[in-house]
Amino acid sequence: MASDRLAVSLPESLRAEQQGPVTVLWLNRAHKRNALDDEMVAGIDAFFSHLPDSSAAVVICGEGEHFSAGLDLSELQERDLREGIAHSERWHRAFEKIQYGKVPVVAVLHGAVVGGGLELAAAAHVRVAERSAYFALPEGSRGIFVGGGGSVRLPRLIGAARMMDMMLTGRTYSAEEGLAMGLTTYLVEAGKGLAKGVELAQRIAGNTELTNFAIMHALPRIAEMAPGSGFAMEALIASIAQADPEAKGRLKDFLEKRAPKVTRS
Ligand code: 1HE
Repeated sequence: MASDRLAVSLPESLRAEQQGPVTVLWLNRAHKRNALDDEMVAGIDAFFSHLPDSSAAVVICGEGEHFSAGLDLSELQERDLREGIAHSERWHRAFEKIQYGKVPVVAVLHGAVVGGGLELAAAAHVRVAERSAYFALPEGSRGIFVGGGGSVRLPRLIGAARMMDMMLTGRTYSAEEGLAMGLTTYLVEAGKGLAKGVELAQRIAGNTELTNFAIMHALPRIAEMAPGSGFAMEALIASIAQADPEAKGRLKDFLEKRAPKVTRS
């Protein structure tokens, strides 16, 4: 049944808010610097599994001074080997629902974006950083390893060499450096991140559903394919997208001078 409301209740450490077609998900545990505990990770999984039908894009952001301090380290002491694997797999499942979910996700980053917080950001499709943002992977110095998909996603964003450096030496990158290396694609002044994130999400929400699906689900997979398979897959997806009546209408609008031109942003 179609629903325009979030069909699950979230833990207090998460808060969702609808802004037109955009759903904003807040990490709402500022007193612990939005450290991600089991309940939050389960909540993220549930949120992305039960998005309202009215939601066409999501913005994820953090309350307080920091986006996220990563894994809640207080939970780590209790786990044995098997529980450790299951824990990591729960993060994988939750973040997979972000990356390969129903709608595109914009992450708005500020303050500490570290460890699992950076892994969470890496699962989003667009990243906006405020100038206060900084990026680190303190796992190396804590005697642990990334477990939220970081070793899969981050090398694809910044290269394995940079990730190794971050983990081995504790190197921290600034918001400006994050932009330069492609970790984020927008840099805004303090306090402007959410507005920028929502603006981008609204633009994304204005695309056809099929195009957004192709960009989220086909593009990253084509990018991983051998070129021959990639070209074939691209031709198929392009043809499917063009056949969408919504796409045909949009092309007609352009040809009949009703659609906006491409302008410098
Ligand atoms: C936490 C956590 C946490 C803060 N787990 N409780 N992540 C890290 O190694 C980063 C650890 N955190 C920090 O370095 C700092 O907290 C921050 C730079 C993020 C923020 O500093 P600050 O001065 O604003 O806050 P604070 O005073 O350090 O922390 C406030 C409270 O949050 C304090 O608790 P309180 O009860 O004493 O008030 C902290 O203990 C608590 N807190 N960060 C638990 N991470 C899937 S694998 C992923 C692996 C990882 O993510 S490893 C990286 C872990």
